[in-house]
Amino acid sequence: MACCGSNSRQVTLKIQGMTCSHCQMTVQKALQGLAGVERVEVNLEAKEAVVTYKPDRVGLQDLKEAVTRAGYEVVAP
Ligand SMILES: [Cu+2]
Repeated sequence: MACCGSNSRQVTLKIQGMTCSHCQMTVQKALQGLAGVERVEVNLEAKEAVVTYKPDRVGLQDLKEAVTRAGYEVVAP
């Protein structure tokens, strides 16, 4: 698994609606299922997901859509 290459980008998504570890897992899986996503760390307390991805393979909009499809709302960025 490639990690932290020079062409990777990291973004912190602020997510609304996560209330328990199951929500956390759902968001984690939704993001990890996208091609081009290398690493996902969902923090339930902080209500955020730190995503490392390849911007040439997947865009910020795709990340946000995946979270939305899973039933949660991205409030930032
Ligand atoms: Cu939950």
